[in-house]
Amino acid sequence: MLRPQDTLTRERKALNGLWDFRLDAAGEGRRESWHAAPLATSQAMPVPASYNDVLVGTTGRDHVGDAWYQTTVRVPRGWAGQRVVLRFDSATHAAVVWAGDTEVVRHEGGYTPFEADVTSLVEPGGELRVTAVVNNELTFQTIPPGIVHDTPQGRRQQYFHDFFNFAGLHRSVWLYSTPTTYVDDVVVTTARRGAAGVVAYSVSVTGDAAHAVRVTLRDADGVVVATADGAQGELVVDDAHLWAPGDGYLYDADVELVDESGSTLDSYHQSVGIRTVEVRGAQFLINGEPFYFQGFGKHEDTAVRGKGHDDAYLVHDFELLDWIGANSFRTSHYPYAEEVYDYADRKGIVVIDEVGAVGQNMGLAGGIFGGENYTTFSPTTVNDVSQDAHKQAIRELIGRDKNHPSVVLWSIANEPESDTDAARAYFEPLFALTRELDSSRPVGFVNVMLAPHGKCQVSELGDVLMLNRYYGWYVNTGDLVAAEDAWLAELRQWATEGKPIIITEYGADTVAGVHSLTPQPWSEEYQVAYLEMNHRVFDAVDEVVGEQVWNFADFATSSTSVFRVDGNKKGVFTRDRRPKAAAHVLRRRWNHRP
Ligand code: BDP
Repeated sequence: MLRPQDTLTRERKALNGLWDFRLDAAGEGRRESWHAAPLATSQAMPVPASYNDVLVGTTGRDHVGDAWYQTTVRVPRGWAGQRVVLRFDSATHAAVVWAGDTEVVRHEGGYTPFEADVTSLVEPGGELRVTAVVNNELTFQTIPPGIVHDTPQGRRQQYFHDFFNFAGLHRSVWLYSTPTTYVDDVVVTTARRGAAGVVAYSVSVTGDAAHAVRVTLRDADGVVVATADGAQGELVVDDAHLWAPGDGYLYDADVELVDESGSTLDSYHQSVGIRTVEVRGAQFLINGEPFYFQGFGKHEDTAVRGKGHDDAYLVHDFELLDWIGANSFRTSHYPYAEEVYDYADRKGIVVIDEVGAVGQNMGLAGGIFGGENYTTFSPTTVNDVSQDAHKQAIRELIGRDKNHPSVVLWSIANEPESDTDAARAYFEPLFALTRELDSSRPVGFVNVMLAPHGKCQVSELGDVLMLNRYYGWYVNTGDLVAAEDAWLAELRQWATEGKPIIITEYGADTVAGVHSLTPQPWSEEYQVAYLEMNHRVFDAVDEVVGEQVWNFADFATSSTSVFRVDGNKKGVFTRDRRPKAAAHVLRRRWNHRP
């Protein structure tokens, strides 16, 4: 799905700011059609933001069910005769949207965009009331999964992932215009032919007007370097400036629909980074060169705004990545805001792009999170309906992010159960679907410690191995000597697979300011010693092609377990982005790797 743009033929209007807001735990709003009138509330809610920590008290923080958002927008007078679209960059986790009194779109999945054509419902120059009811309930059939319990004290949401279930309108909402015959989608893939860069493109168009497709590719200085005609074609750039890690060089493809007289019906700009990605043996190659991932698993998580996108944190976090010498991150554990990928493209930061499938593992859920034991894959837990939702999440992720040069690898799940026949049967079609949708990038999933080498039945389906391991933290706690031996032994087994291994998580909870001369768990010294131990292990195994520390920054988690104190503290930076001692250690290592 294309992002809204301002071009010669298109305009957009952000509906960000304060919306009217009302929590609706009892689910009255749908029965009483709250969308049909101004919301009976005096509560304001910023968009984008999670509502949970904006409000004070448990009513907002622990809310389970519907939350209503409403605003009014004036449709620009100049949009007469244009197609008008209402787009939500995300609504976590599910939403129904009305334009005036008319329901226009429903969407499930909290981290990908959706939109509705509202042309027939608006008057250019007139006002439009926009209402969205956003629901945060997770079940075994949603991605990610959860269970809503009815208790004497009210409804309670249980979930199996280690980050707070923030909800609301986390990203921008847009009203935008396009011509009635318009560019509906653009797909670009890139290759190299000698020194030339080859951009293969495909444009889909909707609408009745007779048109031709013309694509003009300009370099970063605005100089035309290639042109092509037709809905599909190739743009060849002599002596191409490649997109590469640390060098986010972008070309701009102006995709135009032109009528018989040669005037422009529609124009859409697609930025293009020319680069190749390939797995060869145990190497991960970008532009034919071995690439070593160094960076983090991140979260969209800040104080007050929760998972609300914030451009200040976007730029600041990338400044910190640059300062510390990171070249990559994983969008653990869901697709991030599109602004993040655009910026990664510009900055030459490499992204492992993850679907929102986290927590499909009742072994971990029972063991670590406690409580009743469930079977992960069964007709009443993660089942065919869940798999359909997972497939849809993959489709929407790739549909949204396929053109980003920064995205070099799809991750289709984090730490699912993967040591059973049921897991294998569940994941095989998902790997097949991902490859069918995008044959230009490798695909993998993130393996959990409970499914070590020899037991995991899913890893062989991937092009790379992604491992999360906590030797010295969850196992061999406090004993880094034993941890080092055990970790190296396991890693050597994985290396026999002959595939590139990316360590997608390793980390130790650390309370900033806690110190101990003899490194003890939770102290800054222990985090340093823990990382140094891990680095010795990685450096001893050639097949390791990446290290991403868990986590970039401390982040909020559910408060229903005793093993988190004010959230997960494995950050190398605190939640407000101050460095722990480990940050300086990583900075030295990452700035000096060959
Ligand atoms: C892994 C998960 C991650 C957790 C981390 C931890 O992938 O989401 O936050 O462990 O326990 O199991 O810190």
